Amino acid sequence: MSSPRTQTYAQRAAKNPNAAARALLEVIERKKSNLCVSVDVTKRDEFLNIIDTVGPYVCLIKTHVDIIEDFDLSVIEYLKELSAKHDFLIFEDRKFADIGNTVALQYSGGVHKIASWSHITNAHPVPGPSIITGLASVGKPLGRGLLLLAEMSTKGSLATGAYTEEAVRMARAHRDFVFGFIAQRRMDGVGATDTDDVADEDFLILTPGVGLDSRGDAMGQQYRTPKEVVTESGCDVIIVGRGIYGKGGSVDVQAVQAQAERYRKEGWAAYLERIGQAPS
Ligand code: S5P
Repeated sequence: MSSPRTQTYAQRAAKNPNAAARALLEVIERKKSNLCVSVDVTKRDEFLNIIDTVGPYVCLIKTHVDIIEDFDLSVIEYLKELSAKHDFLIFEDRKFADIGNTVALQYSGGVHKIASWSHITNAHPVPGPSIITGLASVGKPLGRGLLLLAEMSTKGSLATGAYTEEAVRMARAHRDFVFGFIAQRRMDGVGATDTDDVADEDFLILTPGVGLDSRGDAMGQQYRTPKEVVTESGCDVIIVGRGIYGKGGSVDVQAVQAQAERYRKEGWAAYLERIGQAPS
């Protein structure tokens, strides 16, 4: 059987056991977009304005709701409306990293009530498998999905080698809730032993550190192009933040639209090249 690397998103959607993964693969195929925009701005109006502007071009919107200064739950109501209007999923990039009991509380409660609206969230594997059990106790009954951070895009990241392999093993043991990774390359079969059944393994790889005009920032971020990420490294979704809306501030709707379409096109062309199809 061919590997996920050379299959279409639709083929992979048809056999993925995780509801959140299936929903994501289906929206990618429907919109011909493997672009996730990361909306890292601090004012609610700007946050919602960017999302409304890039909505038609994305499969997924990634949020850091804890950086919004004038946050209240109406932000979430608008976000959900935009998700329905433009047909995208929501990924709160919370990077949970604590004991099971604490992350369950952080995920379900507090001001943000993340589990009630975010289809996807993520966690650092550093505490071990109990972080998955804790988050699954909240997220699984709601049909949510979890990504583990197996690698990071930053210079000098410690998430390499044995740590990355262990992250993949943790995911493999919890495939009902963990459907993929934040990583820089495909993870098929990574860290597997002879007794692991990895033949049908299809972890989605969502990859930040993507930029067409810059190779990094002054704080350790490193950028690669959609072609490097999707065609060469086999990743499935490109996550782009400042490459689309610059420094933030006032939103130049036409410029943001143009950048979103540019990244969508590049990401999709890189995918078609990977699966050996000519762009139509
Ligand atoms: O390794 C990582 C993991 C993540 S989730 N590197 C990252 O940059 N991210 C997130 O992706 C980061 O928190 C930010 O929200 C986004 C990248 O933003 P950009 O403006 O550099 O594209």
